[in-house]
Amino acid sequence: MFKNAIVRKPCKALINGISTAQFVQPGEKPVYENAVLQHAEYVKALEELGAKVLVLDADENFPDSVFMEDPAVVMEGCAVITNPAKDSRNGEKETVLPAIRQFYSDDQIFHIEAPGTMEGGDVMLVGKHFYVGLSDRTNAEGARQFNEIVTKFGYTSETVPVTEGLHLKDFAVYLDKKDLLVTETMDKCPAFKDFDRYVIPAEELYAINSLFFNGAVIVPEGYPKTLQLIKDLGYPVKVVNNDEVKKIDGSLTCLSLRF
Ligand code: CIR
Repeated sequence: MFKNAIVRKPCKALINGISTAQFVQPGEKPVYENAVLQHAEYVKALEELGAKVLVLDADENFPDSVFMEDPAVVMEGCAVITNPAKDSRNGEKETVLPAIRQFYSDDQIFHIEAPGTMEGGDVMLVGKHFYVGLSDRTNAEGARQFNEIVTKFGYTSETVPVTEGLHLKDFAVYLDKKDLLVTETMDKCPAFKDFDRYVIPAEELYAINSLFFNGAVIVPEGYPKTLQLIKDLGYPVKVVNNDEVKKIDGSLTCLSLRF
């Protein structure tokens, strides 16, 4: 069970967040006021599922700072501050520290150092094993350093190539039991061969990044096939509208650190 989550409110600079229009038409910009409302809905969903949510103030210096998942990877006994690959996001590794220090002591906090890069969206935990996506944002050196850190805390890790876009968890997401939502490409990934894999149709790509949290699954609004699949797998669901951050490549897991 997750007791805690950390989120950061969206900032007005959100409209300048990095976007490859991975899930929308090019040029669509988030509407700040709607993003604030949708973010509050997300926080409420986590709270209803039993989390104590620390809500950090918006940070106008970092347009993408609402994506709390990326500058840190947290687990029982250890927090890894990552080294975000994009210049406009790299400073988030400093701004996340005060919040992390509220939960972890100095000897539990580690850092990915250059030339290693990493972002939390590439890191997927299954039991005590991490799958680390090698992407434009997370490199082999970052993954190597991460492995060295987490093995000291009883975890293992392996790397997985990310060939379709931004982060690993946009293309493969673990729910519970052995259930993994995947793209057709990730379905063929040898690292995932022992999972019960469910290929999400291309038009519902965005819904792969649904969020298993304390027994239920938070699913983005507007993806009926994926919603039905998750229900059929026996999970209680909560549907939230995440349309604004979707315009800057953001999904549900991106919005929080959970531990
Ligand atoms: C970025 O490109 O960094 C942001 N616009 C989106 C980050 C999404 N984060 C995530 O998937 N963990």
